[in-house]
Parts: sequence; C-alpha cells; structure tokens
Amino acid sequence: MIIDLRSDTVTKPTAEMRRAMAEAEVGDDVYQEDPTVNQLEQRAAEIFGKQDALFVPTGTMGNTIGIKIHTEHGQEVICEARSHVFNYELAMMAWFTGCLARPIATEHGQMRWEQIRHEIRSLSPHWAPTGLIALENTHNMGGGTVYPIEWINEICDGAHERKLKVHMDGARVFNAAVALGKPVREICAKVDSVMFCLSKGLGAPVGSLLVGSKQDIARARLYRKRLGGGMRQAGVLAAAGLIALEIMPSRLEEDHAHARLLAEGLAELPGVKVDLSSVQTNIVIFDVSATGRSAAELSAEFKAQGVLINPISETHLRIVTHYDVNRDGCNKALSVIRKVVAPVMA
Ligand code: TLP
Repeated sequence: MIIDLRSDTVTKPTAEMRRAMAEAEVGDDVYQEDPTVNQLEQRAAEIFGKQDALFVPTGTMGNTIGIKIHTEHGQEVICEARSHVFNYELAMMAWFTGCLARPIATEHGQMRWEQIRHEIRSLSPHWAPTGLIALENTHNMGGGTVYPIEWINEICDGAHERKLKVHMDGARVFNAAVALGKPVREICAKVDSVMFCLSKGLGAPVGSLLVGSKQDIARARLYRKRLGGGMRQAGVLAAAGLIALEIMPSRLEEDHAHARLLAEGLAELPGVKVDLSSVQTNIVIFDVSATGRSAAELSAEFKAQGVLINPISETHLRIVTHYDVNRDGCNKALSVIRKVVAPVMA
C-alpha cells in the first residue's frame, strides 16, 4: 500500500461525504439558487464571524479574488517571501490583479507589524503604493507554523490606521485554530478577508471559501464568474464541504500528533535535520543536505518503497500528514526513511 505524504490535498472524500454528495439538494448557483451552496456559505460566514462567504473551486482562486477585491492595478501587496500567493500561484497576483509583490523574509513565515510598517509606500513619482497586506496562516513553507493572534491583531490595527486592508491565506487556518486551542473567528477577528480550504486537512474533494464583508463578497462573486468559477449545481461539492467544515476540524489534532511523531523520528536519523520548534501542525520540513544525497534522489528512493514525499528544494523535503494516513502508516513511512537514509550515512 502506498503511503502518500506529499500533501493533505490528496485526501479522498469520506463515506459520509460521498453519501451527502449523492443526496445533495441542488440548484443553479450562478442564480444563487443552490440551497446546499447557500447553506455552506452561510455556515462559513457564521463560523468565521464575518458577514458573507463565497464558495470557490480552489484556494488559488480564493486568494486571487481576495487580492483583487482590495487592490487596484499598479499597487503593491506586502507578503511573506515564501508565501503561497507569491511563489505558487503562477503569478496570479500580477496576471489578474495587476499588483506587484513586496516580499518580506522571515524566519518561520510570520511577519511583524514593525517590519511591514517600513515597507508601506505611498504614491510618488517613483513608487507604486501599497494596496494590501497578505498573511499566510498556517505558513506552508515555514513548516505549517502558526501566527500568534496578537501579531495578527497588531498588523491589522496598524494597517487599518493607514487605511490598508489585510487578507489572510488561511488555507490551513483550522490547523492553526487547533494548535492554538482558539476558534477561527478569534484568529480572524480583525482581518478583512480570509480564504480557507475544505480540500486540504478537512478532507473534502474540492473547494475553498472566501469570507469577508457583504460588500466585498458581492464584488468577489462577479470576479469568480469572470474567472470561470460559476459552478452551477455545485451543491454536490458543497455537501461534502459542509461535512468538512462541521465535523472534520475536531480530528486535526490527530494529524498534528502524527507530524510530531514523524519529526521526532526524523530528528534521530544521521544526516537529517529538523527544526522541531517549527513543527506546530501537520507539516514537517526536513533538511537532508548532510546525507550527501539530493532531496530528489531520496524522494525517488522513498517512492520505490511505497512512500511518497515531495522534495521542495535541492536539500529539503516536505511531509504533510492527513486523514488518509494513520499512525501505523506514519511508523511504516519512518522505517522506510530510516532504511533509505541509514546506509547512505554508513
Ligand atoms: N498548497 C499545495 C501546493 O500548491 C503547494 C500544497 O500541497 O500544500 N494557500 C496555501 C497556503 C496552500 O498551501 C495552497 C495549496 C493554496 C493556497 C492553494 O490551494 P489550491 O491548491 O486549492 O489552489
């Protein structure tokens, strides 16, 4: 059996989700007549304590629209240097919203207001003005790290004072909520919009939501249509999404425990380095440079033994735990990694 630790995006819908999908009441969502999509959007808005929400097919579309509704062409978006909106969305920030990223490098993915403050620009003969601040929580390439709520609030207060909006890429914000033991509405209380994914740790086959003010979400709906995201009888997807939203957050703790188990096991291997302090949720990034082998070579050897782990650079690999890999699977993965890495170092 293959143990797939490439991403939490690989999860398959649960039996309960498949049943709900088969029985979902549907309508034409472009006319806002799909009762299941409407219910999902309403529940997402309630859970996040915002006025409204919009169901979108992907996190990338949710972020793209989130950036679009707060900015104008020719502005800058302040974001973290390894953020998804900057590095992994095919330059949608430039392509669709006409904005330039102003990245800030940080150690684990969390920016401070003090850093952001210095990067804010106003319109001048040489400078493009700042249009938006984008945060990522949890931070994927930081290793699934979590923003302290006070840091988010400090950024939002500072931004709002300067009449700037804050968007959160909360693809895995429920993982952050579990790690902090706080509801997502508290984490996101001051941000202007949040994108979160149903199709990662929450296990839905497809879908993300963008939440925010009534006015912003009404405009977001038009951009979704413009991008080809008007999905008609999308209630079959929203039905799985409702289960992801209502039931699945409570089991994320298990994924976090599995990530910790893997990280601690990896830390004992010769030539493997893991920063255990950055393993806070369901992601483990580890450095294999001291094994003398490239991350891609090791990934291929793990694959040959049935364990899928993606390299994210020449020297680092990323493990993501999720619903479809249990404790036993994690222990098996660890013994394969040990078998592959140990002879290299012998
Ligand atoms: N992340 C994927 C890859 O694209 C890297 C993964 O396997 O982790 N924000 C964040 C923080 C994400 O990690 C992702 C997906 C997205 C946005 C985009 O979501 P989708 O894939 O639904 O467009």
